[in-house]
This record gives sequence, C-alpha cells and structure tokens, in this order.
Amino acid sequence: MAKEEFKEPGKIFVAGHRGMVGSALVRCLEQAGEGQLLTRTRSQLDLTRQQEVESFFVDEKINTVYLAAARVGGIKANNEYPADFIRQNLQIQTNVIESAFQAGVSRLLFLGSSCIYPRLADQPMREDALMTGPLEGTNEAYAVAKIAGIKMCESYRRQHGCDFRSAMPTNLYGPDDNFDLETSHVLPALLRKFHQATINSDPLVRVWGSGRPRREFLHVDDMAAASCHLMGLSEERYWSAVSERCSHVNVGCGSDVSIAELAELIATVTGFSGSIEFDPDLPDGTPRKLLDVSRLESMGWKAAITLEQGIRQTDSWMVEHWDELVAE
Ligand code: GFB
Repeated sequence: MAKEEFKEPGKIFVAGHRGMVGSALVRCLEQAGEGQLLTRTRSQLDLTRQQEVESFFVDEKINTVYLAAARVGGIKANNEYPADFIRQNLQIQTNVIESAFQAGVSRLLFLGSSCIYPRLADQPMREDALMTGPLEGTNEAYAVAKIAGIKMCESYRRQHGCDFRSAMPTNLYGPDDNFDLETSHVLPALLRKFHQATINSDPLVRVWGSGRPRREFLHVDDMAAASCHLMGLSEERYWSAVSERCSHVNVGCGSDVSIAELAELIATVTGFSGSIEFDPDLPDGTPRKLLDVSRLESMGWKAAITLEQGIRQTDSWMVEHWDELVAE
C-alpha cells in the first residue's frame, strides 16, 4: 500500500473498544480527530467467529486496525482459566489479522503484554529477550497466545509485505479497568480493597503474595497515546527502528515499584490508616517485570503520567462509579 494512501487513515477499527485499552484508544483517536472511527460490541460482532470477522472486514473497507480485543485478567484468572486465555486470544487475533490481510488493511497494531518475556529475563527487559527462556507458569497460556500474535504480524510482513505492527505494554491501569477482586489486576484490586476498608473503618487490609514482586505500571491514557504515536510513524520510520524478526515495541514508563510500595501509595491515596498484611499462600508470579523502553524513546515517545497522578485519577474514577462496581 502506497504511503500517500495511508495519509488519510480512512476507516479506523478499534477492536475491543469497551475494554480499558480500547476505550482509551477511542478517546485518543477522537481527540486527534483523524479518520472515521468504527467500533462493534461483542453482540454485534463476535471476534472469535472467523466467518463473521471476514464478512465484517470485506463489507466495511477498513484502512487501519487497533487490535485491543483480548481475554485479559490478573494472576489468579490467568492461573485458573488457561484454556480460555489461550483459545480466545488465539482465535481473536488470528481472525482479525487474517481478515485484515484479506481485506487489504493498510496498517494494524497488535497489542500484547510484558508477560511474553521469560520469567527470569534480565532487567530491564529488551525486545530481543523474547523466546530466550522459560515463561512464568501462572500466565504461560496467555503469553504463548501473545507471542503467536507478534509472530503472525511478522510473518504477514515477511510473506505479504503487510504493515502490521506490535506494541507490548507493561501492567496497565486506569478508568474502565476491571475492579472484580477475583479476576482483576493488582492495582484496581488494591484501590477497591483500601477504599472499602476506609469506608468500613477496617483495621487491616490483606494483600496477596509476599509484597516483594516488582511491577511497572503505566496509565492507560499513556498507552493509548503511545499506540497512536507508533501508528502515526511512516512505514519507513517504524520498520527501520525495528527488525523483521523482532518487530514489537515495549511500552512502559521505565521504572517499577514493589507490591508493598504500591500498597502503601494506595493506602495514602484512599486515606486508609490501618495496617497492611501480606498473604504468602497466594502466588507472587514473576519476581520482576520492568521493560526497557529505549526502542520506544528512540521512536520519539515518552510516558507523561506519574504513578501517583495516575492512581489519584483512577481512584476518583472508581469513587464516581462505586455504586455500579459494588453492584456487579
Ligand atoms: O496484577 P497481577 O494480577 O498481575 O499481580 P501479574 C501482580 C502482583 O500483585 C502479584 C500481587 O505478585 C500478586 O500476587 N497482588 C497483591 C495482587 N494483591 C493482589 C490482588 O488483590 N489482586 C491481584 N490480581 N494481585 C498478570 C498476568 O501478571 O499481568 C497477565 O497474569 C498479564 O498475563 C498482566 O500479563 C499484565 O503482573 O503478576
């Protein structure tokens, strides 16, 4: 596809627009005011159904795709439902990538996760650490699906010349996150637990695991901005900054905190003054997961929202939606 043609982003399909990342992408693209946004709810278009997805792409003449639809969850959900995580993610991404190719989509961004890297990868983790060692057991099924997505994009480029790119975000959080205590990630879970404990005047909050694992957290609006930035780069600029067999770009803020430090920060933001206890019977997962973001920075993008700002903003969002959250 000629680059001149791409200057008009045309119809932009955001797959997964009701999720935390998809809704942030919609906000970001609306603000940029380029192209015509196209979204579909799950009941309108089931992305796990190949035939439906193929017909949708043929009918809609889509030019650009942000592939943010995925089955996601925290450490417990990943550990308990590995079959669902591997099957649904492989189906969604295979259907969307193949249909995008068949329908002549000009540019696609596949979104993955930092759990693609080996459990004990050198820190910070560079893109070329991919497939250099065994994965973390609690999310191996999800990680394998995401690695397959990156390799599909690379294979379609090598065989068909497609401009299919990949971004690998670190642990994300923000508005529209999942606040369910069983299936969520740590940051929304702790916001909810500490807020509830403050309302109830509870003396104690229990935090899963040892508190020692370290995680890097990025606000979802930063993730959306980075995604739009990567998609705005010319074909030449993107592919000269990556390589054909290592084409994904890490998206993070470049620093991490321990789960114990995160809990302290969330206690402060929510006004909790009781004590914090750790529960070593629950899994820690990977000891550390900090991304090397030098590739992204060399492509001209840097995170803007600090962890404290992001947590305060997400806390306000949660408090505003509290009645809906506790009713679910
Ligand atoms: O956010 P989280 O579930 O994801 O857990 P991962 C991070 C750390 O926080 C773990 C601890 O060490 C948890 O034991 N933690 C403490 C808690 N309290 C809680 C709590 O109440 N809820 C949760 N969920 N954790 C996921 C992967 O791994 O990260 C996915 O399973 C994906 O595949 C995602 O990659 C970004 O960072 O451990």
